[in-house]
Amino acid sequence: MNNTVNPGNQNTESQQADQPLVGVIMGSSSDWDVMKNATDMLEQFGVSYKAQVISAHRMPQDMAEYGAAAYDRGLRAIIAGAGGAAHLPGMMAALTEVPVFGVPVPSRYLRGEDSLLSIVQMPKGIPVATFAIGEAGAANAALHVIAMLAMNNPALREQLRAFREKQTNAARAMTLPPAPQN
Ligand code: RP5
Repeated sequence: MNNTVNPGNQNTESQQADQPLVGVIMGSSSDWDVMKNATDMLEQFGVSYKAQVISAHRMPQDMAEYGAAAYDRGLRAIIAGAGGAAHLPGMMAALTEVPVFGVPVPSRYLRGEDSLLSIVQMPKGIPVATFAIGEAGAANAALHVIAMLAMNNPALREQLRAFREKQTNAARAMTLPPAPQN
């Protein structure tokens, strides 16, 4: 899960294969099916990332170490997915100045509404940018990170523009079934 492709970012440090720009973390391997939508998008844009399981409640020490080292390791964004009482994104945001983008993972009993509220309702002072529950949220978190990185990277901005244009053209080409005859 360590992607080493780089988008030609101006930050030369982060062009090194062992220094991905984006950390993608999640509370459990059971989150992977959803979080893969974020890494797929980063891969599509050639943005380097490393994905791994860091559980806030099962690996609190690892989480603290990850946060403390994040900036110096070259991370410039962290996408954090979690489900249920989803404290990983907020805790990670408290441990580093690297911006955290939270993805609420659908939970078994409350369908991710618990995850959403746990992530979005951060008290004032430590923000977590929070996205939609599930696959769309994971993909959009990556797109948002890409947009942020693109502000200092014209080639990446051009890729983002082309991505949106393709999406617009696809929507324009959509057709609906013919209306039923009376
Ligand atoms: C959270 O607990 C994880 O983010 C996951 O969404 C949820 C359930 O984890 P598992 O019991 O499936 O490992 O920490």
